[in-house]
Amino acid sequence: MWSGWSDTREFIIDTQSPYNAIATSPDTAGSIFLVRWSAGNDPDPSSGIVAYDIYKKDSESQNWAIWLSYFQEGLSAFLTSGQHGYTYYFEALAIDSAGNQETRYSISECSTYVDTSWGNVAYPYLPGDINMYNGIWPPECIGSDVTYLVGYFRGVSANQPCYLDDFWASADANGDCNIIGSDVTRLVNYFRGNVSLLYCPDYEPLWLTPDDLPDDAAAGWPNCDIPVINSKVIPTGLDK
Ligand SMILES: [Ca+2]
Ligand SMILES: [Ca+2]
Ligand SMILES: [Ca+2]
Ligand SMILES: [Ca+2]
Repeated sequence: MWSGWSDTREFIIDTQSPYNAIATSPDTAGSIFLVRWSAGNDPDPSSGIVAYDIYKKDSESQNWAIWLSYFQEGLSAFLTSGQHGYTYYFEALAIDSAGNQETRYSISECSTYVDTSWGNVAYPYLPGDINMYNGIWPPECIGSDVTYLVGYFRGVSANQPCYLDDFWASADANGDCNIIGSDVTRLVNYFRGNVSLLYCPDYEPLWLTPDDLPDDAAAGWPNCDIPVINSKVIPTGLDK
């Protein structure tokens, strides 16, 4: 009796390397920015791409070094240590479950120039904290933020959002610079522990986690249109 393909496939040995995982990042950013990469391809017979090595170099050292090793948590990560005047280069390498790694060329697939001077600003908001400051400090990203976000799509005012040039940055749970229904999905998954919250690179948050919050609310909060230069200049009322 012929047993079908599934038994046979278990004995296929994957000797071919994956290819075409390609990194992308903003041309210019502040000290924190998001690096993304594409999933890549693994030719048949494929054992499946399971992880990525991301290499990085900066304009100072010009030496490639591993930044993320065997990274399995998605197709993006924040670089949080950007220094002014440096350009950061990235190369993404896919790894299949047989251990084959994409060929490393040591050629940058993208680069980001870090400019922390005036004009490259961070804004006081917490990603995912949809209702933002509502009289209680510190604000939190908790389950009720889903309610606020759903309410927003129903046309109900969601308390006091962080409002930047008509863009509601705190509600952009997946960091694609749009506020659409899928942000609700992303936020729900966040509370289930499945994903992390992202942010629009154009509106870099000053606070990424509740631990980063200052002790007291700003006098002008929640008027988030106060630009903050890379955490160095703090709005009145926050300098404690
Ligand atoms: Ca393979
Ligand atoms: Ca690559
Ligand atoms: Ca909240
Ligand atoms: Ca979004």
